[in-house]
Amino acid sequence: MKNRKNKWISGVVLAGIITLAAAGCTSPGGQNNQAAAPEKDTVYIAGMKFKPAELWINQWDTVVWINNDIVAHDVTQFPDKTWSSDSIQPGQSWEKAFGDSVDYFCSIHPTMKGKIMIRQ
Ligand SMILES: [Cu+2]
Repeated sequence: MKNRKNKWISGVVLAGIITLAAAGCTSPGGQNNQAAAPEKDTVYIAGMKFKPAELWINQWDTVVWINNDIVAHDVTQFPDKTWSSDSIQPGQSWEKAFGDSVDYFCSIHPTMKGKIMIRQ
């Protein structure tokens, strides 16, 4: 009786392994090596802070800033201001895609700082 039960269990385990192996083989060739399709990543602005202040993204992902604060803010490249959003009103959002890591700040409230970093 005990033997029979063990045999049944090993049969189930074996079937599971075969299923997993088959599933692994059905993924289309080559696709695992390609970069992930661009995604949207969100930074919330609240309480005079960018949250998260440091965000890791895949290259060319779009970052969306959503202003959940009660005052307007902006998103400006730091320190040279090479690009800037217009002022983002409460409840509004702004987005930009990034190919390189960048530091930014809010030019209205220069103590508000953030970073976008590209995953390698
Ligand atoms: Cu601000």
